[in-house]
Amino acid sequence: MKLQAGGQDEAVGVVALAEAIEAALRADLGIEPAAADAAAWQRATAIALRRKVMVPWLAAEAQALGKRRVAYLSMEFLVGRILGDCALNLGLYDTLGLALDRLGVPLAAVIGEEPDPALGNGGLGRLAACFLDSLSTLGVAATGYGLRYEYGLFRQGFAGGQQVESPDDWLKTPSPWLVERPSASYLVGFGGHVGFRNGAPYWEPGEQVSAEAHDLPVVGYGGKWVNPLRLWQARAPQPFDLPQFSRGDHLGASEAELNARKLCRVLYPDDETQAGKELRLKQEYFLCAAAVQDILARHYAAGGRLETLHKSFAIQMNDTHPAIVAPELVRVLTDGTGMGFDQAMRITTATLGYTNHTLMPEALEAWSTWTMGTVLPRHMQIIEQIDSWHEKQHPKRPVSTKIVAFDTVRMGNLAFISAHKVNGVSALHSDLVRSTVFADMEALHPGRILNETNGVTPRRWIALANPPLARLLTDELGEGWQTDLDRLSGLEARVEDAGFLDHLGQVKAQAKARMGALLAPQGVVLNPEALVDVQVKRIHEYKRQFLNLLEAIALWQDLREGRASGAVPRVKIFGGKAAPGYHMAKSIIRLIHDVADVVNRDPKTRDMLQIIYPANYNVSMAEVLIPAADLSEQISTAGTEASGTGNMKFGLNGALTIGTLDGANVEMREKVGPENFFLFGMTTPEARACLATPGHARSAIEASPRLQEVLQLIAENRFSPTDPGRHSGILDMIWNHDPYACASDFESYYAQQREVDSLYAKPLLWRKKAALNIARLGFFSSDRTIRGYMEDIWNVTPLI
Ligand code: 26V
Repeated sequence: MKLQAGGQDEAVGVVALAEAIEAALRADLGIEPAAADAAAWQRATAIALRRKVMVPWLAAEAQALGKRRVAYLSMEFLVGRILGDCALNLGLYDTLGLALDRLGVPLAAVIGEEPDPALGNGGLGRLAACFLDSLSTLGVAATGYGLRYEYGLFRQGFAGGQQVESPDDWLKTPSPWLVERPSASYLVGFGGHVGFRNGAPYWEPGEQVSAEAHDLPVVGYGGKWVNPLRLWQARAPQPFDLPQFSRGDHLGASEAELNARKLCRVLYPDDETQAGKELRLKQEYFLCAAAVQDILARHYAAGGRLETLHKSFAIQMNDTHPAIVAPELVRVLTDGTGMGFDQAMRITTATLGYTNHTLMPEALEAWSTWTMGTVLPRHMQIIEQIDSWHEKQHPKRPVSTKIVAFDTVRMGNLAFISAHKVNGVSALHSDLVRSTVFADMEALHPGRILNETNGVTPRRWIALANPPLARLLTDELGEGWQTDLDRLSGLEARVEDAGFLDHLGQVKAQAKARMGALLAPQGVVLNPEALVDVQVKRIHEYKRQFLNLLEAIALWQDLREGRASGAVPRVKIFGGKAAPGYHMAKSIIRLIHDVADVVNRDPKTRDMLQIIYPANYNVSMAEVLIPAADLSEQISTAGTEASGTGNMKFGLNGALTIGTLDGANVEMREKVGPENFFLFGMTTPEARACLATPGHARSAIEASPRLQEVLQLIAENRFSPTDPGRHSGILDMIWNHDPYACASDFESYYAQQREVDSLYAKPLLWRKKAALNIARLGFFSSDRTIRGYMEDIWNVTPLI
């Protein structure tokens, strides 16, 4: 499997790399090749590749010295496995495969041994990872700042169809990709009180924790540039109290260390619900305080002064999670320095940018003034000061724009006021940011809100995830599409060519076979002819996995009753995790399993409809499922999904989308053309009006005999015969609340799914539309997104 053109020195390169891997195995790990298992080979390979990364990394560091730099602050970086990606970007993917062949170990087995670093919940964290890939590929000096969680997002299992969570122990064997940087270590304070020194406030923290840097190298495509993803680990400044230990208090002697370790123990698994937990605030501050000290150290090392910080750094806040960086910057700029508050605010706002990723009210972060005042007393004062400063400039500002109100600190307003630019992540979302959550802010600060439509990296999501497609693209377009995705438009000229379409069909068949191999251990046997219909993402009511399932039940019923004359064989695949405390999401998971159990065993319909829900959806699973999909489900209630990025990955891999006018679907549909997109459902204003109408769901159900029939099957316990009433909570939800309008969009969704069936029955036409999707989606490369941030927000230029 060839991913890049081989050079003349390929044979030499293969031997050298094989020797380097073997040397790492012996010299670094102390293992003889004969005794090495796949895990050992994986680590040896990673060590050998890491050596190769160090050369361009050091060169990039040297070149970036004193140059304007981006600091991307994020509580989540969902990077996925590193080994294959690193080899690809170094231009060594094929060489590595051959080198491992020589050593008698299959590349796939080595890649499969690496734990998938799951340092993120979903879209927001994965976007951050795509951005780092693009920053390095473009040669922009940048650092990603995050936390080195000991446990990433929980591992998902199913027991009796119910989600069970277990810890994700990704560091059980230390990752060869994490490079410790003992020289980058800073103290971070918490609690205590604010005193006065020479008449100026001064923070006396009650507790201090040491932040220690571990760097993950992010290699750009072509291996010309490397940036660090700097992950902070919390340690006690004194790991051990020796006198206490000697007195016999063995546990107490390491209490400080245990306390510090708590900070980075685990990633909070609740995306989209803000619980106001003190530990979460401490994590956020820990990230920001360490990052600010690191940024200043770099700034000083290049001869900078406090007054010029905004000239050498652009700091981006990935959602409000790192918004505490604003008062932290003001604090370090003013406390004990002689700088005035107004100047500090000018520097702070000039430095900061804020990206909003959600409109869901329950996700907007807010802390009680009590929690903020206890954990960060000095920051609470500065937040009040920022609020008064803003009020002084806008004396008539509405209450909605206050940072502190009703004894809470609203982090959205803090981020907005402290940033010079605020951006949404798709055209529709940015409009909604302007007209809803931040409408009053927009009136006070016209022009501050702008749009940067999301994108995804074609390196991981095409070249790495879909090698057969990558080869086809290179055959058709030549090299270069990997870093200039607009070149995909060159495929337009080929969409009438039967040979090309046939080739594209083979690419899809190969991806389906890879997916089949992934699912086979679970006893799944796939019909290779079937339409593969995939919905993978976090389980959330607004994303409407339930709507998808209702349609599956309706289709099953049609098949049983002989009413489905136009149906084609279909495999419906669901994947995704529910937040552990999100009961309705967990009920939906259970219902999907219950329905799958009945449907998959029905001899009458088995060949026509299969429902599959593999456990523990993560980046690595996405790399297998997405290329195999014929149909991408992007069916959120209009006005709720900020952008979506899975939608782009599917389209670029030749899936057609069935979707609402939501998030980036809107722009995708504009690019591919309405005739190449299965649109259904209400628009944002229609959905809002519907939801505001009392009894909207009941009237929609009463108007749809088909939906009534489906709900009746659930109510009759057809999917829970041994446990009557199991799904009554879901039934109550849809009849009486239906907060995301599944009922009102059901008929339109069902009708579009029948259009999907009839198009799939015409393979040539289907493939042509799939090809057009690929050809017209080049815009959704994260390289384009990052160029937008560079020009509109960061004012930085590439260094290569
Ligand atoms: C929110 C919260 C709320 C507080 C508790 C912890 C926590 C952790 C994560 C989140 C993330 C919610 C925001 C999010 O993931 N948004 C997604 O961002 C994607 C990238 O812009 C976008 O494509 C998705 O549409 C959007 O849902």
